[in-house]
Amino acid sequence: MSSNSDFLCSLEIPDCAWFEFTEGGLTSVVVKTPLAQARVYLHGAHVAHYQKAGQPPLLFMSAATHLAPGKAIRGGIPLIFPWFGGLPENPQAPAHGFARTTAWTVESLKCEEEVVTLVLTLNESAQTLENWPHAFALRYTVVIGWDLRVSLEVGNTSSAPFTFENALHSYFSVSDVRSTPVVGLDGIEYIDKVDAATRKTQSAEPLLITGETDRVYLNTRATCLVNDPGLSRQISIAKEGSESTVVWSPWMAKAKAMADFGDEEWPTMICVESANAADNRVTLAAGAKHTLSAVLSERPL
Ligand code: TA6
Repeated sequence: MSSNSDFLCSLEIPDCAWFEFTEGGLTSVVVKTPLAQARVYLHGAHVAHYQKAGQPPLLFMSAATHLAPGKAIRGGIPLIFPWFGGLPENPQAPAHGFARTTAWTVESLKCEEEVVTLVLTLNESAQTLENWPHAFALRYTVVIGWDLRVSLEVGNTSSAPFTFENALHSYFSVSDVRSTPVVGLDGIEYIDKVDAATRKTQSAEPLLITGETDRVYLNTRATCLVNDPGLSRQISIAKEGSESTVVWSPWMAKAKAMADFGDEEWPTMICVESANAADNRVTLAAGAKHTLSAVLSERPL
């Protein structure tokens, strides 16, 4: 085992949290406690699975996802930084930035009163500087208990301000996206990415998905709820440090067009993402920090 693997193994907590190493694949932290189960890949600091005891999985993961270095994972909570969507100045740059396809470093792994806290870090490198010429320090904290709490701290370690976008691109598992309205966005302005980025305003009604949906809601700090009668549960996405909420359903055609997504998987997921995107991009002074966090939880409906 490499010294890194030795270090990781030294962090393991028997019967609570340990590391799985797959040859040529990815290293992940596996958590199993009386409260919940979870899996977090070091690749992209990617929370791939979270399941509260006695409940179905909270997060969706495509059966067709890639699980390989350098490849985005389709499901769970992709970490988006430092740009959302494409990079205007470089169309060849990876969609949604480099954080989700880069290996992160484990800083700590702890278990207190059956709640597991994992901290991962990422700093600039020759690869990141290619497309984004800034020094930064990311610190991602994942807390696995009766709910799932994630927090992304962005530190500007350069000598000048920089501007970034970020998102917790959460894929939620639902019974049928056609009957799981999203509550909390009424009256909010949004960019409709399936209608030439036209700016519109959400009606007073909950958002019910009736086709491909790709909306960036702006200037909203509201908690969103996904009501899922099929699974008799309400999912809550409570956020801090986020001014945008993105809602995405690929629907049929986009599902068929994605190689890492099953053609028939689209009804079983919805993305409700806590973000800072478009008008809400963040400009951070040299030496300053910004934190984007979310508490993802569920209760009976
Ligand atoms: O968050 C919605 C979105 O920006 C959509 O436009 C769609 O591209 C989705 O993200 C998935 O992006 P990805 O790069 O993971 O395929």
